[in-house]
Amino acid sequence: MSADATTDTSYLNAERGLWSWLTTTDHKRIALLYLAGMMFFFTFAVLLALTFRLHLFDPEAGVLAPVGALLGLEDPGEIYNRLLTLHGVVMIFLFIIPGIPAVFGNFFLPILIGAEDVSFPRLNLASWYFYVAGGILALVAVLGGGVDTGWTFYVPYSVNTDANVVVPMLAAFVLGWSSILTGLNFVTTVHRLRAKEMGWFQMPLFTWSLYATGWVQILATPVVGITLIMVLMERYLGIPIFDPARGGDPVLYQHLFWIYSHPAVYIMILPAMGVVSEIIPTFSRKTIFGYKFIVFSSMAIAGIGSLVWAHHMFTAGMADVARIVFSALTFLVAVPSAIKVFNWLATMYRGSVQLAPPMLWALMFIFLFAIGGLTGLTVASLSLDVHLHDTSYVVAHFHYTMFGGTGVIFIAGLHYWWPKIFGRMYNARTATVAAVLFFIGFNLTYIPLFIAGGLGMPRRYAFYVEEFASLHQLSTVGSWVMAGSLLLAFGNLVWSLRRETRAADDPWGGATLEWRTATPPPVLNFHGAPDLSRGAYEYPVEVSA
Ligand code: HEM
Ligand SMILES: [Cu+2]
Repeated sequence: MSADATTDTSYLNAERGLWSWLTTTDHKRIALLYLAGMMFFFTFAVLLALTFRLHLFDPEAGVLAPVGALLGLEDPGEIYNRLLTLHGVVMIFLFIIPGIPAVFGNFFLPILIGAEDVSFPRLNLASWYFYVAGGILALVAVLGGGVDTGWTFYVPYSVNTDANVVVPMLAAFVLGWSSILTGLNFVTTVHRLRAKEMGWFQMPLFTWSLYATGWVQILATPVVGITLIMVLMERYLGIPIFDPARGGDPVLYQHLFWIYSHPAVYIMILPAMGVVSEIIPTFSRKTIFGYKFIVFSSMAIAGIGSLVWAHHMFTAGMADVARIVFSALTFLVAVPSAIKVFNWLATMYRGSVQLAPPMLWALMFIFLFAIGGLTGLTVASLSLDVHLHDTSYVVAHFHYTMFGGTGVIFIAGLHYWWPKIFGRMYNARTATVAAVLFFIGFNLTYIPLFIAGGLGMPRRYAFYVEEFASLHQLSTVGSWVMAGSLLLAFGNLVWSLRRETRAADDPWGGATLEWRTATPPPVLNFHGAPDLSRGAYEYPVEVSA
């Protein structure tokens, strides 16, 4: 199809100039706008983490004084709190929640269902502007000295602190709009723009996962938006809602916050699971095992996952019955997640598995996410959580699920789809080295935090007792290895853009629709009607040279 690729117009060269990008309504270009924004914020947040991780190298001396001078602060503990909060806010609200849907969902959802664009292209562009506005607000918060509440903005502290909480809260609020509009767009697109020949159960699994996620985005996100507005009303208009000193209820805040923020972890993980369900069959040369089980488990995770929020509040003061019910419900979510893992393993079984870079990252996901999930069961156990709550064990647990889960799959997706998006192939050996280094660095960073947490190292402490020093030092060294591996992985991708030779239309032998169009895709996604003669998971497919 693209034999004469150099003369083809693709979405990349159809129009030129910055203005054409900033006003584009092409879902593929919008995806790249998101990608650019996300890489910027991710890098920023990694640098923050490296800084306070370096500070934790030493139990008491620390390295934060020069940073404090920049922000006009003297107390290193205070600086630590602000860097930590900003790291959390940026990673959660600007990288890991929007990440996969906004970049890969935007780019591939329409292509995967044979559509020309999403249902509301201009709304799609508006979502990106909301994203940028939220990001700028988050940066303004730094210039204003930062916030010290932690990314959860818990009351009554967030009502009373001197730090400027309004800016980061507005940032989260605006980002919420971006998320809701994206979800709305995806759900509508799946319903209305699917190719006529494609029934619900012929859709690729990544599409299903975005569909399930879309509903969670639409239904849960408004709750956190309203909650943040309530905090601001209390803070600036003096309306007593949460502050117990004035008759408010701080536990109410926690309920409202987690009614969104727990489902938000499914906004993060479901799309990642969808990407895994694409990568594994491609590199096993086998159709996916248990397609419908994977579909229904996505819907089940979205449903049950919305009912378990109060497991974040086992020590916050709740009736025992409520605690037992929420603990039990939480265990239930493990079932559909385990079904997926079983299906992935069954897909690989007796397939001809190729350890190409995207597959390596996907396998790494299964391993790291399994650790995240299993340690999740430990903190879901009421009695254990009372011991582990607010220790660094929890920090390790959620880095295994979010970073080892969604973050790793974001990188896997980049390696899987990069040739299709940019039309260039990166160096596979460098990519493999980066993946292996990442695996070492990741475990070195977070395993010590599990151990320290089990021994009683509290979460969010800038200084600690001598006994924990060696564990923290291991962790800090791990963070350097990991940062180095990320630099190598992203550098390798960016470097490939300088290569002359184009990537093939279907370099991996993938069977879904994006591999049956030109590389990079034309403006309307396909030349003529999409080729729907083959099912999404009918393998093997010949690799095009
Ligand atoms: C997808 C990537 C990441 C996400 C979503 C993420 C998220 C978070 C969040 C929400 C917090 C706040 C913890 C709290 O409130 O107690 C946090 C803390 C922390 N993060 Fe990350 N992070 C990511 C990547 C990283 C990286 C790359 C590093 C190391 C280089 C890192 C190291 C840390 C450390 C050391 C803490 C502080 C723990 C404490 O002092 O209690 N994180 N992260
Ligand atoms: Cu939760």
